[in-house]
Amino acid sequence: MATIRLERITLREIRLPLVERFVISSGWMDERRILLLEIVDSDGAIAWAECVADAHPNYSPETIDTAWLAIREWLAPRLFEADPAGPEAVAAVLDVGVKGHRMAKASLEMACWGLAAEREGVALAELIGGTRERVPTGISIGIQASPEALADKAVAALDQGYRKVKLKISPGADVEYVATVREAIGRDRALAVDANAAYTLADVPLLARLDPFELIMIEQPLAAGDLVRHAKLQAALETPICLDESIVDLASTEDMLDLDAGRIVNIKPGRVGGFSVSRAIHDAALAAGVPVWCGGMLESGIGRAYNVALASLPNFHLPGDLSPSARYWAQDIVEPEWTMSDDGFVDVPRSRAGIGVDVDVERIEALTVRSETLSVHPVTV
Ligand code: OSB
Ligand code: MG
Repeated sequence: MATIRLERITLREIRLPLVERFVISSGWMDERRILLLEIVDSDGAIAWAECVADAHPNYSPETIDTAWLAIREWLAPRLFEADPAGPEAVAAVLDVGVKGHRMAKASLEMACWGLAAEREGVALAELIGGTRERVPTGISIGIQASPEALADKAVAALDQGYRKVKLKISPGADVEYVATVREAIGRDRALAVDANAAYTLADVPLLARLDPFELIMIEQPLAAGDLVRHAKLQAALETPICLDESIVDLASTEDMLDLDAGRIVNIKPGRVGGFSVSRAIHDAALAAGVPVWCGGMLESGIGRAYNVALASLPNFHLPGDLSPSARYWAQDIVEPEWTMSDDGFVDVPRSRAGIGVDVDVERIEALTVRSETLSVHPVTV
């Protein structure tokens, strides 16, 4: 692969209102503050990428502001300096002397994959070894005011074609909600729940009451660092545990597998530092016979392009949180927007170079609330 020589990195913050409020156990969101990256190399080739960090540190310690700082102060300078041999060499460059900040690292690392695809004239999915033509899609539904309101949303989603429904749960909005939804959709539809770390081991009896509803998984019931406690919980449950927040790198995945702390992995490339680590996690899980699927972070159409490409890898068997653009936004910032077929699949762009969608730069300019351009040759005034 060709050496990556970056000339410029432009950071932009845009604000996109969600079509409906999204509520999880630790917070809610009406609008997404999104950090976009545009990278330009010494030949003028361009790639866009997105950082998944949110405005508040309620899902992860990172935020869009810490990511901005990390990119400007530590990560961009390393990348300008290093001229990595190819996108697969970028993660190691960004890790030298910088702990954590994985969402910030991921945005740069994935941008380099997007750039390499553009430069080599291949689709991103193809460049990373993706084999699927289309990927099965699920919906993640936020906490609703009543079990009935949630059941209505779940039924509507399945009517639209979604192949999996994931319900956000929280203490006080769990067993009764799940029971009502299961009753409404019937036994043979794939149903999952996601607690976003809202429970403790004191809740084992409560969580065991979810077993009769035959959930395909319970995602992240306990805190991110609680691998040993997740293993204790898994031993007490029939329902497979899926880890999201706990999976931050290959080591945490290996620990999960060794401890039987979970039986399914949610891979979000934007959470684990990018595609190289995502592929390593994918391969480790495959070797252990553990299924993985691609999670989402309410990405715009740019971040979605990377998730869809990753989800085209062979061990992504379960439907991902890869809803079409219209589930999130009145208007996306890419063209064409992401759509879903009547049977719940999103097509993997394979016939054009790069991320597979055009970025609506004019619209992004109009939505930008701040921007900063970092350069290999900083201009001093
Ligand atoms: O836990 O998977 C999660 C959104 C924001 C933060 C955390 C999560 C989510 C989702 C949304 O579940 C999935 C999507 O992008 O559709
Ligand atoms: Mg989750």
